[in-house]
Amino acid sequence: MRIEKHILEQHNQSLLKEHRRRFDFIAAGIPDVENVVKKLADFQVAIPSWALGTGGTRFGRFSGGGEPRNLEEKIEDIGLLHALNRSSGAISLHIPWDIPKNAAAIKTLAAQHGLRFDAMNSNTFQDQPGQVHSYKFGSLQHVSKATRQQAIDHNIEVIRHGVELGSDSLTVWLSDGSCFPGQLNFRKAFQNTLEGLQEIYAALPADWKIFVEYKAFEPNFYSTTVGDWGQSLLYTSKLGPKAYTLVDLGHHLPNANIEQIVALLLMEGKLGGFHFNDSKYGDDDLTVGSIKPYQLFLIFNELVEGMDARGMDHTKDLGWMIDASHNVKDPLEDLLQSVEAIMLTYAQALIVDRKKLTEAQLSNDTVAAQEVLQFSFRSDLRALAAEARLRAGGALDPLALYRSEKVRSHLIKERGAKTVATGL
Ligand SMILES: [Mn+2]
Repeated sequence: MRIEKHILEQHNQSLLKEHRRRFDFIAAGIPDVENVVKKLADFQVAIPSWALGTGGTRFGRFSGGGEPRNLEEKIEDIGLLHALNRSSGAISLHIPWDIPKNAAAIKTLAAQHGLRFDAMNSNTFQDQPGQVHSYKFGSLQHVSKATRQQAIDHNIEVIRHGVELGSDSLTVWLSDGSCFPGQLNFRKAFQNTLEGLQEIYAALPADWKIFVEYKAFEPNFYSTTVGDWGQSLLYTSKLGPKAYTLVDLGHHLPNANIEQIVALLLMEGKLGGFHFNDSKYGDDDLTVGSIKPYQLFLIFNELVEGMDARGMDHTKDLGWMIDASHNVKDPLEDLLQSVEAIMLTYAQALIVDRKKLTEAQLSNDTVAAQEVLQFSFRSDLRALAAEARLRAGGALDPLALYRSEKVRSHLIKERGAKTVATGL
């Protein structure tokens, strides 16, 4: 489904007067507001191909209807999001859930929607039909060389698909680890995994990056072979300059200081990408900004400060992706909310008074430092994000337009009520 241009313009026209009032009010208090709006308009967040369907838990899954039945329909859904918010201009594919049958045609379709292909994602955490060796006890860490080789070959195949689509990075998340004490020799598991990653690294094209994602626990509950940022950094440091650590917000133990992790990885030039979601307890995969918006702000504050300190391009030097699941919401509405939360938080980080913050830090004025950060965090910048969308050709209120156009009902009519997106 596509939103007709005149419908979008009508929507914007109906909200324009009130938007102008709100924008002018907030813009008057922000020095260099044009620069902030431009940065917001340029910022793009990739949508993973597995986020378009209703997610589930190990207890059950409740389909919402109208889910995309194939890769083409997933691209259409992301194209729709991008048309509404102009900030979702990339898709991240998961192999083998979304193997393109005709890469050239898929690339053309994505381009028609203004989408590019972000990082490719491999999967050695499940067994696929017809697979020779099982990953029940791990993939790259496995005690059997044949199983490790199968996992290496899969990752190299994912790189090949990515090359055809114009992607330039591979994200490796391993579920490898152990459930019980004594099950694994930690050192051997690490060495096996490193050797496997080295073979995958050797297969990367010259301009590609590999992201090594870590996770503290689950599906393994005693140890994880890439369990935290230290272990990931150990792998990526040993691998070489094309290897980076990837931070997923939900992959830490409770109350971890993620902003500090981000700051230090950036300092080392080893932060490669970021997966957005939110959580109350663990890897809950909830809507970005729905539970701990201040933490998200503190992370973005370090991201902006750290990227600027290294002269990095906010839009393309790091990989930005949403990695969430939508168990009780319409996935497209959830994604609109997530992208909006990211844009607002990015805006808040952009307006932090860095000079004042540095002065406060240098004079040990903790009260002033907190005031500087919370001034930005408590600023309502929704009109800035809306202005960026408006200028880029998007909708002033994407969610309202999505609802008034009854997009989900149209998708159910078109695709059926009982469709299931591949991989779910
Ligand atoms: Mn992730």
